[in-house]
Amino acid sequence: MIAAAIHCNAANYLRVNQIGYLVDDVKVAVIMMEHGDAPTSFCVVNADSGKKTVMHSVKPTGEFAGFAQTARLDFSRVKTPGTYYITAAGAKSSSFRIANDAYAGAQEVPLNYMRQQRCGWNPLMRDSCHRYDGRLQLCGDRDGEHVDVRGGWHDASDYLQYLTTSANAVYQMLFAYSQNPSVWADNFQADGTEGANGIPDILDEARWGLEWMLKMNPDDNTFLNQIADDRDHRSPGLPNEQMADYGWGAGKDRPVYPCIGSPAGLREYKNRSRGLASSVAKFSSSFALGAKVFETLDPALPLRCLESRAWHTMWRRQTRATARRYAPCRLISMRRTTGPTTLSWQRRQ
Ligand SMILES: [Ca+2]
Repeated sequence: MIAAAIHCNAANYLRVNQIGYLVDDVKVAVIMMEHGDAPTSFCVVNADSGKKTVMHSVKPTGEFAGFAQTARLDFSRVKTPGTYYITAAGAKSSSFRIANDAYAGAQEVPLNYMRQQRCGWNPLMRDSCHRYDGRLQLCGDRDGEHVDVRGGWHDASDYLQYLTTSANAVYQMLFAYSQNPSVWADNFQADGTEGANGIPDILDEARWGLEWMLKMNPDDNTFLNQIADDRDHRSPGLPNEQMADYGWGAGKDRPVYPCIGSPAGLREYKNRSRGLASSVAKFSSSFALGAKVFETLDPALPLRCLESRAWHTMWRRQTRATARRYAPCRLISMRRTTGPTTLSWQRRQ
C-alpha cells in the first residue's frame, strides 16, 4: 500500500491507499494523532460532487510511532466508483479512487525503481558506471584476479551489490510473471530505455539480473556473493561519478567477495553472511525458474547454461535440504529425468 500523510492542523494525519480501492474491497484509512482521543466519526467526501457521507466505523488502535493515538477508519460500504477524500479530527487525506480498475498498471511501478538501480549501463543516466568490476578477494591464489561482474543492480541507497537480494528480486519477478503472464506491459527495451521490444518489461529486468548472476557463478566452483563494501560510503553521489578507491585507483575496480559460508569483507567492512547454502539455493532457484520462463520467450538466452547452472548449484554442494529451506518462496524441487537435464518445479506447501 502506498500511503500519504496530509496534515491539516499540524497535529493529525490521515493515511490512505494512494493507488486506490477496489469497489468491493475492504477500505480502511488510518488517522495518526499527536494528541487527543480518536474521533467517533469521519466524512468520506466525493471530490467531484462534494457529497459527504458521515461514517462511524472507527477502531482506536492506540499509541504508535510517537503518535498519542491512532485509529482505523473503515469505509468499506462506500462502493460507488469515483474520486474521494476523507476528513476526520481536522485532518484531510489526499484524494484516491474507488474503481474496479484502481490497480491497473500498478504492477509496473516497481520496475521503474529496478531500472533506476541498474549498475553498468544505466538507462536513467544514459551513462555507464562501475565499468571496472571487479577483483576477486578472499579467494586464495586468485586474489586480485579480474573477473567481469559488470551489471546487476545497486542495492538500497548505496552502490554495493549482493547476490542474496538480487537473486531474490530476480526470482520474485520471474514468479510474478509466471503467475499472470498476460498482465505485463511492454514499454521498455532490454537496456531499460523507452520503446517496446516484444518482451514484457518485467522479463527484461529479470534477464538483466540473470545475466549478472551467471557472471557471479562463472564456473562450477565459483560462487560470488558481493561487490564492493562499506568503503563505498566514502564517495556518495551519482553512480557514474563515484570515485571510491579500493586500492586500484579512484573510481576503478571494486572488490568481489565469494560465498564462503562465513562473514566476508575486510576488517570492519565484513558482512554478516553465514549462508553458503542460502546463496547456493538462490542461484539455483533463480536459474531454474529463469530457464523455464525464457524457454519459449527468448531462445537467445543461454538456456542450457541456466539449466546447467541450476542443476549444478542445487546438487553439487550436497546442501539439498538446507538449500530448499532457504530458497526464495521456499520453492523448489528439481529432478533429473532421462537424457539431458530436465527440471521440474513443485511448490512447497
Ligand atoms: Ca520490453
